[in-house]
Parts: sequence; C-alpha cells; structure tokens
Amino acid sequence: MNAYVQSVIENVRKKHGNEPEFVQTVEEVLTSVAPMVDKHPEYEKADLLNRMVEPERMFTFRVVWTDDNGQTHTNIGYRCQFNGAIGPYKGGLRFQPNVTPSIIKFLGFEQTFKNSLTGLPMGGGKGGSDFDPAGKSDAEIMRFCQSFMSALYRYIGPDIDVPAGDMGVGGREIGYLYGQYRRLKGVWENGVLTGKGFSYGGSLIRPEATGYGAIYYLQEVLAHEGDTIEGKRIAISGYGNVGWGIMKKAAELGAKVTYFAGPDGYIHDPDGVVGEKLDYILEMRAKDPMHCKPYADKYGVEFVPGEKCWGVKDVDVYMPAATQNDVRMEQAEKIAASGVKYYIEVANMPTTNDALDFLRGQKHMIVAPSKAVNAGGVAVSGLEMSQNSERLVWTAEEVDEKLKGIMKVIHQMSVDAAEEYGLGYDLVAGANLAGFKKVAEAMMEQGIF
Ligand code: 2IT
Repeated sequence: MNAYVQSVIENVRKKHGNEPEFVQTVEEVLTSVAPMVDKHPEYEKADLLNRMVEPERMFTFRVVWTDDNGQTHTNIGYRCQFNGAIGPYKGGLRFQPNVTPSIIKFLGFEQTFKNSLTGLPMGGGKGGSDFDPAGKSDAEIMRFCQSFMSALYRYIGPDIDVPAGDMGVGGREIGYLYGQYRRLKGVWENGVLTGKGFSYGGSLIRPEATGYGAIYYLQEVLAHEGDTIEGKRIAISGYGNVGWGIMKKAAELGAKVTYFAGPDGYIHDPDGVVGEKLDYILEMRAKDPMHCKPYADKYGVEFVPGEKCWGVKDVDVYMPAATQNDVRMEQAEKIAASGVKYYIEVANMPTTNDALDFLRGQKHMIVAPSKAVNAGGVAVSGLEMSQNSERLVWTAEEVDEKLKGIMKVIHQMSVDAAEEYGLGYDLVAGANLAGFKKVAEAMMEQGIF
C-alpha cells in the first residue's frame, strides 16, 4: 500500500489507541483511497491525510437537567465539527449511554464522506450525549434537550453547523431543541436543524428517507445484476426509524422483510412485515423499544431469544440496520455460509473491518457500504435545508423523486470511481474514492490549514 497512507494509519493508531471505533473507520477509508493518493503525490506534500483525520474542531459541554423527582443529573454533551471544506458541518446527534468521544469522532469522519457522496454542499459533523433516553418522561426529555441546546446554540447555525437526529433523537427531540434555539436567538432560523416537524419547516419524507434510500440503492445494485426487487426476502437488524422505512418501502415494491432482530432476539415472519403490521411495529416501539417479542406473540410467528438473524438461509438480502459493529467475524462467517448474495450495510459501520474484508472476499457476494446506502437520510436533510433557505415547501412526491435520483447517482459515482481504479464492481472502495475526491479537491484548493 501507499507508504504515506500507511504512515497516517500508523499515526492514528498510535495517537488514538483509546478510540477504537475512530481508528477502525480511518483504516477502512484510507485503505480504500490509497490508489488515489498514489496518483496524487501533491497530497503528501500538503499532508492532506493527517489534516483530514483531525477534526477541525471538537468540544464537550456540560448538560445539566432535573428529573421529575427534583433530582439533578449531569451529562456530557459533544459536537464534532469534523470537516467544513464543502459546506456547513452537517450530521446527527446521538443520545445513548454508550456515547464516547471515539463514537462521535468515527461518526463525524464517516459523515464527511457520506455527505460528499450526496452531491449536496454539506460538510461533516456529529454530536450527542451519553444521556439515556430510556424510561424518561416527556418533560424530562424536554428539559434535557433545552439544556443541551442552551450549551450548543452559540456554535451552530444554518451556515455554520446543522445538527439532526440519530439514535435517541427523533422528531420530538428536534422540536424541543429548535424551540430552545429560537427562544435564545430570537430569530427564525429553522435551517439550523433538520428532521423538524412539517409544521415548522421539516421536509416531507425525511423520517422515512434513510430506509427508503437504502431500498432505492438496493434496487440499483439489483439492476446492475440484472435482477429486480420483486419477491425479495430481506433480513434486517434494527426496527427503529431506519428499519421501519426499509420494511415499508420493501413492502410497497413487492419485496418483504421476513426477519428482523431487536435487542431481545429476532423475529421470523415468513409472510413479511406488511400492511397493518407496519403500524403495529410503531406502536410496539413506542411502548417499549427494547423488546420485539410482542410482535411474535401478536402474529403467532417465531421468536428466537437472545440471537440475531445472521446466518438464516431463506432470504435474499441482509441489511444490518441497528448499530456499529453488529456483524463481527463470527457472524460474517455465518452470513457467507448461508449462501445469501446481497449484504447491504445500512447502520453506520455495522461491520468490523476484518468481517467486512472477509465478506468482500466472497465471490458469491455483493457488499454495499453504509456510507452510500444510508446517505439518503442526510441527503433529504440537505433538501430540507434548501427548502428552509428558499422559504418553500416541496411535495412528498418531489422530495421522493429527488431522493431516488440522488441514490441512483451515488451508486453510479461509486461504480465509476471503482472502475477508474480498475477495481471492478467494488462498491465499498468506490464509495470511499468518490466521497473522498470532492473533499480532497476542496481542501487542496482552499490552502493549507
Ligand atoms: O448518520 C446520519 O447520516 C444521520 N444520522 C443523519 C444526519 C443528518 O444530518 O441528517
């Protein structure tokens, strides 16, 4: 491999040994872009890669809130403004007790290249808190969000940094965050956040966009293989916002999710999650996000406790859509042995690097990377920003058409980039190469800093 790339990876391993997820994503992206760095010796002279793996800015802040019993709690808030070369920092907020600097940083790094792939002018950012939303009352969530925004509002803005949702942050939280921003700033700047409710400037289709985009991307892959989505059986992990969007769009297009995994085990529904079952998923999740077993009880289907559905044979597509490092070597071996052809990542970094390399090496398999597959979410966030700045509203059909077009272009750009470097139909390398290219060019043209 290119010696400069290798030295940067070594440097990151040495400096960030205590940030395993961040090291993992740097290794994955830089390994993929090595052939481009080979062709551009000027990158080393400008030390482009060491600059790229260092966030432009990352900070923590204290978030203090009082629970319904009057007890005060203190959490850590984070915002990582990773790369602003091609647009305002853009990326979600994750509220989850396991949030660490490493998690925020890996997500911010991934976001930089993902956002570049969308073709829209958005830099990379991410943030969040180690706050645990589970079991909190609505009033507690509101007070937490207000406190979070009181600490963050000076550092964001429609042309500075535009947060959105991620795990633990949905429409309700964005509403409270925006309310507090507006109150503190005294100005109508709804382009400061995306994933808003429709009544105050949210984009139609945004809640479903990540899942829909993932299915549109899958359709591009299938078309490349002379295949169609009709009749395809899909196994997913996760049935949150993203997983639900996958279930819904798959059903609409004549495919079906026949397996889905949650924190307590997995469900096998041979008839697929279709029709009113889609509504039931929402209901079940709202009541208790940690258990999917009630679905099996209600519909009389199989529930396997404590397991993930990796390795089941009677499906055509796997889509890990839960969280990072869901699929490790052990699961990857089962997936490869199942004979399934399509492994379509959806969650951010759902596969460890060794497992991903292993799956990419399987001749019978096609592997698609999450930074391309899930980019429809942030792409529609970009469309929300456009609507806000133009003070207009697009119909659901308009947004959906644009989303479809963007997913098609992302797939094609990845195909073209991989082909340019003689890599064949390598969607993982292609997405990294295509996403990296624009950020690299912008940084080179903007001078050394
Ligand atoms: O991982 C992601 O792309 C997101 N959580 C969405 C980011 C956004 O700004 O819409």
